[in-house]
Amino acid sequence: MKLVTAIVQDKDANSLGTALIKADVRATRMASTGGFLRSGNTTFSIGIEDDRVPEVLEIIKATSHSRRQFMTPAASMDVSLESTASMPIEVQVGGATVFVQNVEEFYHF
Ligand code: 2BA
Repeated sequence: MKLVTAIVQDKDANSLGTALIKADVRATRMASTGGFLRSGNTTFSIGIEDDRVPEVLEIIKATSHSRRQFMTPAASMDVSLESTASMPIEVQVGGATVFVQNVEEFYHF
């Protein structure tokens, strides 16, 4: 068994959640915050049989989109050039950041 952890943008979370249910894939959805942008994103935790990992990755890939976002670096972000500290910068976010880990044991009581 594997644990697939997928961090997606909030805008894609509903379509990913719906697609997982449709494919009979069980998942836990958690509200999370990106360390860089400090804005909300959604983390899906998916326990899945090894042979279904490619299918799950395809679903994540198909429902997660890349978007450009502007952010203004906070003073606390330690930006070295003071003159650019308050200038908005453009950042490309997503589609999805995905980790696949081995699961040693799984119990469902
Ligand atoms: P954030 O940390 O808020 O990052 C949002 C986007 O900002 C990133 O998109 C990336 O394009 C950019 N970014 C992040 N750190 C940066 C830096 N030090 N300098 C310049 N640009 C930077 P994604 O790569 O698509 O990441 C989306 C979200 O996925 C991240 O939100 C974070 O919540 C998560 N994530 C990405 N890589 C991760 C990792 N290695 N471990 C844990 N979570 C990760």
